[in-house]
Amino acid sequence: MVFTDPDQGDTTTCEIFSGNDNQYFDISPATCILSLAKDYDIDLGLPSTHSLIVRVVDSKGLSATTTVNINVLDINDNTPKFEYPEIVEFVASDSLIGYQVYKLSVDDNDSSLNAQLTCAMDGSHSTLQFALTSDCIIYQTESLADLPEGTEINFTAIVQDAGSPPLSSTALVRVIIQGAEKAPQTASSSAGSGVDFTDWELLLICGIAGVAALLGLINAVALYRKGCCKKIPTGKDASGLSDKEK
Ligand SMILES: [Ca+2]
Ligand SMILES: [Ca+2]
Ligand SMILES: [Ca+2]
Repeated sequence: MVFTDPDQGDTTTCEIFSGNDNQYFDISPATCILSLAKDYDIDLGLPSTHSLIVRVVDSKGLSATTTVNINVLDINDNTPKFEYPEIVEFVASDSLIGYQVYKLSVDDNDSSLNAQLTCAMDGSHSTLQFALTSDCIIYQTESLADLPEGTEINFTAIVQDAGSPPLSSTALVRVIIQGAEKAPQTASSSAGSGVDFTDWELLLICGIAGVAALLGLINAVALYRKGCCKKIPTGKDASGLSDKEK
């Protein structure tokens, strides 16, 4: 801090008058040089701005004050990281071009540009079947139909921050090709009849069968009643015996 005192040779003392509640800052009483009193890392959530009032007092108790506004800048001291150093994903051989395989999870403990991250495939260890977007999504770029089940395609993913200079780290991505996805089987096809019915068709068949059964029942009752009457001769009751036989 720079100050002047018209009294030649007067003794002066500097102090932080206010704004230093957490004692983050220190000032030299003689030279008025302001400094940090302790390690300060805004990556740990400490505030990035402070406002201090600094006062200089002379031997007669006369004083002057000034306000010091402090902006604490982040330094790029954290390397961006993938959540996992190695990622294994399985993809069906009949999956389509454009299929999103996985989104890589990344993090950086810095702030602003020092934590602004972009992903890319390592040019020295890459593949044509898959690509990696800048926001860390792996997606399919070629047909996998000709690849045998169990084929492994791997590449190295890089995540880099926008700090100056930038920091980066890598992860190994392993994609395993699986057999083609099987279409779900219906009850009729699994029974081997070779005929597939939709739900509506099944409902209709059940309805027709129900009506036929009902008609059959009505017919049976009618025949029974008709048969009863024919079998009972005149003079016999429902037991089939004549009054004489009884
Ligand atoms: Ca003075
Ligand atoms: Ca930092
Ligand atoms: Ca960083």
